[in-house]
Amino acid sequence: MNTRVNKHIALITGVTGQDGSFLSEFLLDKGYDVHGIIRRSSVDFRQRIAHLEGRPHFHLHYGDITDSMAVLQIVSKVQPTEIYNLAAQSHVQVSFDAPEYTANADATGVLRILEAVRQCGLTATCRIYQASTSELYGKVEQVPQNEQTPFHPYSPYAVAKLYGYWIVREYREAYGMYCCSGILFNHESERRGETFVTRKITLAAARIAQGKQDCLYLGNLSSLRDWGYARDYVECMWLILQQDKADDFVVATGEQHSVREFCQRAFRHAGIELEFRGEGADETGICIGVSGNADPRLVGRTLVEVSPDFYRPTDVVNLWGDPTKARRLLGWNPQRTSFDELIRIMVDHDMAEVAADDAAARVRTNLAEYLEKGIVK
Ligand code: NAP
Ligand code: F7E
Repeated sequence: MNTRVNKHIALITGVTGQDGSFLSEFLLDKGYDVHGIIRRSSVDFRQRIAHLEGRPHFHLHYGDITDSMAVLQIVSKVQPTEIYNLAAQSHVQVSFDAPEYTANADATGVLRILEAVRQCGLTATCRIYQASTSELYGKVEQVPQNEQTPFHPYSPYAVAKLYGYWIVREYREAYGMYCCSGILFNHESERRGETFVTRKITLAAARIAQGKQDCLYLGNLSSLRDWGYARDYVECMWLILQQDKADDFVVATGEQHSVREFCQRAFRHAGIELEFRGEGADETGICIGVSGNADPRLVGRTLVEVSPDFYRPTDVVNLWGDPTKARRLLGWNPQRTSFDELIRIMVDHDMAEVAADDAAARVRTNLAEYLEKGIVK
């Protein structure tokens, strides 16, 4: 029997990631003590949480989800009341290149968290959220997908996450632990990793509009996704852990769009009208008009091309979530941020970031010049 305690101590694995950073902000605003696990790295990788460091209720611990001893030690020290297991090798295409590591982090990593909670004697007081995924539906057997839809994982990433999903259910049933999976469909943001398709597109649209990139190379343009805003989705992670009974939920918007459509709308927001011509690997996106500050010389140029480098050995092409259960039982609003608003947020951010990079480069150039002239010492 899991009982609620008055303390609110959250432990977040994957705190440096897109979701970890938004969730940290959300929980700090709710008055939680937030502890995050970070990996040691020789370069600075904490930009998403840099603004939180130094806040009195925000604490970081070095560890790795593939290291049982580190996980056990941190859980024992923090004594969390809620754990959000977000750490994962989260890139589907990369999982084909690093399947064993992906299994270690994304499958066995989940087991390490569950066991740490059990071995620290926290099963009655600690609730666990597992970052599960729509990739479990993979080679889909039903659209839209809900909590009853059969799974058919279609990548090493999805197979590893399927183990995570089932081990959570097993610990719930075997030991009565309060552990849940949020089956989240794709969620994006201005903090999304730059190699995921949406961010790759919004950054390229900004760079092309500002004359800093010639062409964007993409893989399967016809792939369909249910894309939401990450900031909205972390609220749902928290709601999942506030219920009387542990359960699993699909988290999605209930709307579906293609990669091609995302691309067209993102470029339009950056002032570039694209028309797609051709099919398969020969399809191209051509500029047929510009607005705002976009360069009129772009008109007539091919700005998007298909590169088979971005094809996957098996690709998931038809994801579309049914968030009815989350809306009904959690009172969560799947449509808070619309598809157009999501694109606007991402493109506006990247337009500013690309322009600021330019400003930063100018400052560096000026600095070099000033140093040369002896203006600054
Ligand atoms: P993300 O930006 O790629 O962040 C992944 C996080 O996991 C990073 O903080 C990363 O740390 C950490 N990590 C990776 N390997 C680790 C290891 N061995 N030990 C400790 N930490 C490790 O991913 P996200 O988009 O925020 O997604 C969060 C979780 O939700 C992931 O589990 C993902 O699989 C799942 N998910 C995401 C989506 C989505 O659309 N975003 C949808 C469904 C499920 P570093 O910064 O050190 O690399
Ligand atoms: O690909 C196609 C690609 O890499 C989306 C992760 O957060 O969401 C994410 O996984 C689609 C695929 O995300 C490019 O083939 C076309 O069909 O942005 P993505 P994903 O694979 O859906 C799920 C829910 C997770 O759980 C994962 O952690 O877009 N696509 N051209 C491309 N994809 C990429 N990355 N790059 C391209 O150039």
